[in-house]
Amino acid sequence: MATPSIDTILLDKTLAPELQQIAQKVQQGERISEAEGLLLFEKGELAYVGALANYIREQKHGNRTYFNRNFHLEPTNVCLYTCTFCSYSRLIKKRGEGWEYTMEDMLDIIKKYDDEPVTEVHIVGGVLPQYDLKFYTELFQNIRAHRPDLHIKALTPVEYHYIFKKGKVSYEEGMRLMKEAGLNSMPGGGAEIFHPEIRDQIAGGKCSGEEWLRIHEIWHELGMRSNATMLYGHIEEFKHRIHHMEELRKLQDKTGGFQTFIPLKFRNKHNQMSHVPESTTVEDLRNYAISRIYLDNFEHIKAYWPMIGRTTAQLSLTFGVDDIDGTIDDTTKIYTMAGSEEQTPALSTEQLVKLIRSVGRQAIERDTLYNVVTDFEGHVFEDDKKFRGYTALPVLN
Ligand code: V47
Ligand code: SF4
Repeated sequence: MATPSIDTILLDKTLAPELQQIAQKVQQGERISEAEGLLLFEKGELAYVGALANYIREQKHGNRTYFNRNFHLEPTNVCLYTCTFCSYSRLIKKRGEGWEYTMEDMLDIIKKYDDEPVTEVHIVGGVLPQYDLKFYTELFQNIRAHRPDLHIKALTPVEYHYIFKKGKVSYEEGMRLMKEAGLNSMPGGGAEIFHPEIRDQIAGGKCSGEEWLRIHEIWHELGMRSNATMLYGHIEEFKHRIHHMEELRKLQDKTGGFQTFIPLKFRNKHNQMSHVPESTTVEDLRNYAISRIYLDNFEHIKAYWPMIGRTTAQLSLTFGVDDIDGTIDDTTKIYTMAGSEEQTPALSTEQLVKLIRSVGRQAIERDTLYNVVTDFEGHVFEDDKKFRGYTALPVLN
């Protein structure tokens, strides 16, 4: 699906004047206000927001579409928190049905990837008392010692808030210890919806929106990078999405430490919110587009294909998205449990490159920090040398 050009939008005499004005702002690279963001959600039709978002996306990245080769490590699928949207929380009452990996189990999983050209391990899962400050510092140290080139992207403020409180250390001290142990970056999870009106209903008990933001701020102050997410399409209203993105935009102005924003579509299977209908594909695409327009200080907008499916991921590339996650080989359990139809394991690198190219975009493999690894068109990048197994990259046709 092609989006109209921004010029078509600017010439459209039938468009409401306030939407015309937003289009002009976007063309001139100006920031839109909270009220304008809300107006986009309320009145912006798909083709209109798509045109604006695609304009920004192509100004920033041209046709380039990024992905990285990572794998997920989930210490446990049991969690003592009871987020109503999450399929992990329901297992706490029947704990025996879930898994709880030991240190040895986790390192065995890491070792399985020894001969794979992956650049990142993404560690995310439930919160349980045995996974404490000591456990995670040792885990990071062990991974670092075993495979120094593997980027460790791990845990969210939900875990950090819990383990620091339990370990009686401040956020500042805790994050410093994590950096020392080998943590490289933080994924964007646990953000859900920051506004307490919604957060208290769906994610009560775990770290607040302010605490989530504060932990990222401290991490950025240490010179480190992280991602941000937003879980949308459940009981929140448009104003809560704008509030969420506004908080992120403000923090990004302050620190510049966020790399990418990942809207996460709420999936309604096997959780306490199964009665809440899921958002439509049109709403998913509108949400990507408005995120791209609103978050002018975020370099990247990422689509998480295991959750939205491959076709919507392809479509999203003309609605503001410039990054696809990823060549994951076990289609993370959190989403298969929550109802994603993407049950098939893995997209091979070749399949992902083809998926991107088939909608006219250029596939670029990156590392976690967006250094280019290869474009699969025969170009060899200086940074390749840092990665094992990347010197003789295939040209994909
Ligand atoms: O925080 C849980 C979400 C997140 C459901 O930073 C659900 O690169 C939808 O944050 N429907 C964890 N979403 C995953 C995450 C992530 C994923 C990919 C890349 C990155 C990154 C981060 O999953 C949780 C929560 O918001 N989640 N249950 C559900 N039923
Ligand atoms: Fe636990 Fe995270 Fe699921 Fe909440 S979303 S129940 S904190 S795993």
